Amino acid sequence: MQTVVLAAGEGTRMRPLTDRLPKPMLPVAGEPLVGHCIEGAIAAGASRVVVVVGYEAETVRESLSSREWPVPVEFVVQTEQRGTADAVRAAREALRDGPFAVLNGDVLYDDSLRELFESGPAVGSFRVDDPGSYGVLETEGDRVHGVVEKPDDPPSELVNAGAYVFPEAALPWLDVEESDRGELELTDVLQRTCESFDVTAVPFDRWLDVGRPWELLAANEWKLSEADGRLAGEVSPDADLRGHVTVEQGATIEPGAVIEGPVYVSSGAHVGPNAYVRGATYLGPDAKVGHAVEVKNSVVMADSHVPHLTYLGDSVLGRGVNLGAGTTVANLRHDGEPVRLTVKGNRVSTERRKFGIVCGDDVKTGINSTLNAGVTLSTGATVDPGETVLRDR
Ligand code: TTP
Repeated sequence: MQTVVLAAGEGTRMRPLTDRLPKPMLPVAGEPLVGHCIEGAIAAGASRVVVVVGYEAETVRESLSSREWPVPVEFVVQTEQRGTADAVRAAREALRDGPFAVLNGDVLYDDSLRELFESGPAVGSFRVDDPGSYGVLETEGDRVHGVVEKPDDPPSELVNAGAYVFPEAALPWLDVEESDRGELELTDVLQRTCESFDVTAVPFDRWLDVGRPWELLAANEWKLSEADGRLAGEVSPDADLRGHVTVEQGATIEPGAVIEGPVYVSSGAHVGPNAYVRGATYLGPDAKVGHAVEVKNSVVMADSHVPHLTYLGDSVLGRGVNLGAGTTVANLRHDGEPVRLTVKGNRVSTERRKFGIVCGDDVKTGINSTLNAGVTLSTGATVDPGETVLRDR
């Protein structure tokens, strides 16, 4: 099955993490987010993959083309991010005869993708309790009649999982009109396909749309336990590694470190002495977790340092962050309500009782600073020594 992977979006809901790094390149258990999508597609039977790049296109293309893939992986550029139908249209010339699959590149799929690829015109679906904020499928049995965006009265609990198999006949239908929200939408192409073909809803058992910072944590929680578990770095015999821990070659684990998996320690990263790293945590290349630091359920990207006497929980740090000695992160509200975070200017629930902070690249905190649950620090922000930060900056 020829497969188009959409990876041109700007990732505005993921800011500030995407200020300098395109969303498809955000790290998930040692590989870029979009890498998981491509691997999933290949495992499901993709014969070739056409990746649509756009925002920070070169970064995505360089990273993916430096890898050896078992099937051809090609790239096309969507010059302006006008919507998902427009993104597939950018790939139209590269497609050959026959049906084609389309996958949102910022989604984690399970093995059900294979069933989707084998099903002819089809759309992946995922059952949720509260479908009103998604595209919801109108179904009769496993047949799809259409899709409604964010309905007040959802016709089913099955949401559009962003994975499709279209017949070749759908290629001209990619020239859709702008939707009410001003985008060229692939769901309009799906709607048209449902009118002319029998389209099957293929249920996914596990599925994760990675659009907002806490979903990057969830993505790592999922994939960290599937990492290969190699201990290729320098691990002190006096370190205590428990559960599923992966240590890349070039990483160092010092004496007294306790690491409870699932944890991934990338090349050049340094843990300890006497550090406590708990699952699910990803430490990026050249990250540092030093003496008397506890890191729990967090993503610490490349070159970020948490060198002394710090608690960091349920948080996402971009690249080149430095947390000063004694920095403490709160990750729980006293009223037990889910922590809220700012996404595109609105405070929204993370639906997590525990969530800490989000730091853009190059954030620096002073010694003994305190950062409240749900705070976002923008790229390059600084915090004075001893400061308590209750609001985004
Ligand atoms: P979205 O999640 O709708 O958009 P986005 O990734 O840019 O994120 P945000 O809403 O936070 O700005 O996109 C769904 C998928 O489609 C995703 O994999 C990116 C891709 N896409 C394109 O390739 N081109 C586009 O023009 C758009 C809008 C999305």
